[in-house]
Amino acid sequence: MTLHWTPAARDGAARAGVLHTAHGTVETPVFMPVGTAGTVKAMTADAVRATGARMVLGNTYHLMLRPGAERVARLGGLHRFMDWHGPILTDSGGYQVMSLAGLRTMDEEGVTFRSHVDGAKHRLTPERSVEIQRLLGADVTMCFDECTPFPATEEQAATSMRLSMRWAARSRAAFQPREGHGLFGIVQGGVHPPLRAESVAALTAIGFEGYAVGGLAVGEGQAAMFATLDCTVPLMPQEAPRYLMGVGTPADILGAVWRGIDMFDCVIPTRSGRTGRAYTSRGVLNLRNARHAEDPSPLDPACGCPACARHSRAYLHHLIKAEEMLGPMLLTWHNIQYYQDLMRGIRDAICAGRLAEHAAALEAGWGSSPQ
Ligand code: PRF
Ligand code: ZN
Repeated sequence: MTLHWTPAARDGAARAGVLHTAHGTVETPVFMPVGTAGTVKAMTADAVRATGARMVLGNTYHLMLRPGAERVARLGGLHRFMDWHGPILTDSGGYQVMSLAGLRTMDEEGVTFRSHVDGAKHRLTPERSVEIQRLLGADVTMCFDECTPFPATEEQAATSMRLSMRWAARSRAAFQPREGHGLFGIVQGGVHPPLRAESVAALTAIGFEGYAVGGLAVGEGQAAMFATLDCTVPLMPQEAPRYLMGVGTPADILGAVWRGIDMFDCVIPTRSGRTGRAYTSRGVLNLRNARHAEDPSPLDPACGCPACARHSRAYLHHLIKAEEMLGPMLLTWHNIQYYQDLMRGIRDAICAGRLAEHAAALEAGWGSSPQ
């Protein structure tokens, strides 16, 4: 194997460990900020690193359309292009095609779709997706899959999952092993326990450097997501990293770590930063709200980010109301900082064998009000 994950501590089903990649090591559980189009929106790469983030996500779909994978490769790869010299995981494109592209047709071979940028026709197959991720220079490449929509009948979910498993075998065959680089399989199967079990068995028979759980956080709700993790994660290989794709809120992440997940990505901290929402140890704050207009106190006194260390809630409220660019920049920085501090606290608690106490304290803080 070419990409390693070494366990460091366990607390119940929760694990702390280290992922070793070509661009450095990453402590898990880890949250990867989303850098969809070659940028974590509103942040410089230095700022992302200053929050403690060590690994970011990039997207096959966006980068193949603009500026193009071959162009990024000619310019020295995605790490150099975006000035991010830590590990990069790239998503494979299937999920984004389904949520963003126009007019799609899917067959056994792959997906044909129209670009949401200029309407041009494009095609993605497992082989082309893996090639694009190699051209980008991904440390972690994701298999090309179909994220089964929710709701789906068990029959629809089975047909979709089995297609993803055939695509996983083709992704594996197309992937060229390199030291410090790995390919992750993606478990599908909707909220149906027998399908999840079948999917894990299919992927482990192929063999991957890591295993992702896909097809969740698509509208099923937190209880169904946790129930699906409860029947899926115990079947996944102990010795490989486990990644829950596109999740989530701080409470979602905490519950998933509790169930044995090691890696996360989500647009929540970046997207909500741009709409004036701040995640804090005392829950979510909307900085657009008039109650912050003359509040000289910091957003979160427990946070060391520039938004909290140097500015008042009143100033952040003003920036957001006036639609100044600095508003989204500061709130994105804060939210990424909050997520990184959250993960650091969770890792420390696992290593100290006190995750249950730590989780109770976090949940009490999120539930506390008023701010
Ligand atoms: N598959 C892929 N990317 C994803 C997902 C998936 O199922 C999800 C599910 N929420 C987010 N991103 N390839
Ligand atoms: Zn802050």
